[in-house]
Amino acid sequence: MVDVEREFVMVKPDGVKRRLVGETISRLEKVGLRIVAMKMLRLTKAMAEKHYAVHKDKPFYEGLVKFISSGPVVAMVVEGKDAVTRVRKLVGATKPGEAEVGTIRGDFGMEIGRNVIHAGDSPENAKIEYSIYFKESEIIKNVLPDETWIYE
Ligand code: IDP
Ligand code: MG
Repeated sequence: MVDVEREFVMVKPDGVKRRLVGETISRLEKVGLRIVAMKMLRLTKAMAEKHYAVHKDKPFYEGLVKFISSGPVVAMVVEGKDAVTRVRKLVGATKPGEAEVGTIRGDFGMEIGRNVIHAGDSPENAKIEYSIYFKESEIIKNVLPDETWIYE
């Protein structure tokens, strides 16, 4: 089987509110990434603090935690070859004004704090992040080489 990588993606509350869930999923799927876990949920403060733990010393941390837990989000694990690099390219730069047109943030982001989507920045961090939301048993496995699914 080819070397697959897992990436963690979250449609943030602004993306859900603006009905951009389908658009986001569609863009991920169209490049051949597979969704292997997905749920809609509202983050507790504790989850939000864990999610953004790497930013805890930043001045915008409190606002970040408050916003990400302000409404429902859609959390996903996506899988594929070079998934982290591919997703980050589709997502675009952090500041929507600097994100290329054609990227999710370049097309839909309104400002840095309302940039529609979160994605892990490395396979290691993606795992730390998706582990907040998914048990290993909730992630679909056993994709055959021809990509036929086996649901157990
Ligand atoms: P990323 O989402 O592109 O990986 P990070 O630097 O990890 O960007 O920052 C996490 C999130 O924090 C960003 O998506 C953005 O919403 C927010 N953020 C980053 N820098 C700032 C800032 O300077 N002011 C306000 N919010 C920020
Ligand atoms: Mg980041």
